[in-house]
Amino acid sequence: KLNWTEYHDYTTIVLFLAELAQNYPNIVTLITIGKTHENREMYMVKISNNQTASATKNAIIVDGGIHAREWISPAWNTWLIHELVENYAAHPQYVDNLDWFILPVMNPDGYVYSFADDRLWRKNRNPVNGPCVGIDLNLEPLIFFYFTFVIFLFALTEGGAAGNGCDQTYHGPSAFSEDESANVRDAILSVANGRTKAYLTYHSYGQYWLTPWGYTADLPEDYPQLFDLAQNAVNSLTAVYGTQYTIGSSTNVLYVASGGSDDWAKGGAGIPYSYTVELRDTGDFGFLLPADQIIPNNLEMWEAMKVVAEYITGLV
Ligand code: 0X9
Ligand code: ZN
Repeated sequence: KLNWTEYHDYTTIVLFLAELAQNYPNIVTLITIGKTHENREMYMVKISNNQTASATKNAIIVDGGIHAREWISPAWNTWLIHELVENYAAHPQYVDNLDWFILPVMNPDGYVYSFADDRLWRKNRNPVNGPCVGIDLNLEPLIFFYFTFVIFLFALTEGGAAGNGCDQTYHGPSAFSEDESANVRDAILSVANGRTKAYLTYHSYGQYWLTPWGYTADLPEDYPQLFDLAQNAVNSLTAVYGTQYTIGSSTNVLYVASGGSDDWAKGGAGIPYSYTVELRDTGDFGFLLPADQIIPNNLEMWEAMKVVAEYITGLV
């Protein structure tokens, strides 16, 4: 049994997921999507009600913990799993009408390292950079923009991501060079292919609700729809405690950073509603968000999540 009054290590999170799958076999399936560089198993939770099965159900993919030090992200992801499953009876529609695929800790090696050795570690733990360790899983391997033009690949390795292996944003040797990002790519392409309407990847900090693209200042064609849904979600979030989120495309409201999973989810995997959400706060504590903010963060984000879930449910 997990609580959200403190941050939990990877072992505790995995135990929680395994117990949930055992206790709720009708709606929870634990999927192993592959191993990390240090040989840890990566877990994706499928939440789905077979009793209400229909081939036309839409799906939503959520992930967290791409960056090791952003602890609020796995804390929110695990709470979301808990709320959908253990509070199913309070709002069955979210599970009955939608399939959820949630990967709460995308970068377990980095997460473990941030608990044991370096609280502010960001990358994975692949020692391919000579004296330095780690590749930024959001700025490199996810440069799977080979979808149209090879020229993109080169353009994309430029903005934001670093070419120096010692840098915290080192983009790595090539797109999908990392076990973790290759596993996520394969999982996203295999689960619910074609019916996945939303991809939400949770980071911290800054309180941003970001749309693609992160590699260019150009906006996606359907930006107005992406913005609208984000606006509705944020309105519901803000109504809880007054917390403000800034909405816009990554490049325009944050900075150019190529190789992001959100860009790939939309441009590469064809998932229309793709967002990066930067959770609390705006810098008072930054990555070291006190644990007493986990529950308020989760309660307000849940209101936003419900708006997205309801909208996604009705999409054809
Ligand atoms: O820079 C990042 O990877 C994300 N911010 S963070 O502070 N959590 O590191 C923002 C990613 C936004 N999306 C893209 N640039 N595609
Ligand atoms: Zn991040």
